[in-house]
Amino acid sequence: MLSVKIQNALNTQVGLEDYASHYYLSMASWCDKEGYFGSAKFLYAHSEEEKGHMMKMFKYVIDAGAHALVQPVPKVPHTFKSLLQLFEIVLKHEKEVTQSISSIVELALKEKDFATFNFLQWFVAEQHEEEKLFNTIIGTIKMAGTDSRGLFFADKEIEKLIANK
Ligand code: OFO
Repeated sequence: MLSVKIQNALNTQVGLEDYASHYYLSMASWCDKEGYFGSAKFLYAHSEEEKGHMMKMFKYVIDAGAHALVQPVPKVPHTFKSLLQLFEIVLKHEKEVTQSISSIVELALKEKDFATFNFLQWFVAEQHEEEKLFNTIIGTIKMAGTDSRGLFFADKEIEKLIANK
């Protein structure tokens, strides 16, 4: 049985994962419009992944006999200054998600809810991988520079990363 505090924290996290899925979908659409087709593919896949994270948490709440709540999703931005700025936003967002997961892990320990603590370890590892991945992407874009040839190269490299996900 989940405590009310844990239940609320997990339901809030459900909303964050859903928001991430919407945000990355919007980013994918911008990339498609700007001709960054590799990044668009990557972000469509990533948006689906975030939906998977949301459902994983949603199901956990249900399986624990609690009430999983669909959260309202705030409006997401539709335009971005550049490919670099877009992925910097992704990294910043993922760092916030990491903070949020860490605070639920802390709460689970405080409440001696070891099942939730154990469940959240998957998310802890996932956030570690995601931060690493987005740092790599940002590094690639910076190295490629701002001319169209460099950006074309970076976009192709980002597309290749879908296979490693
Ligand atoms: Fe971006 O990862 Fe979900 O949790």
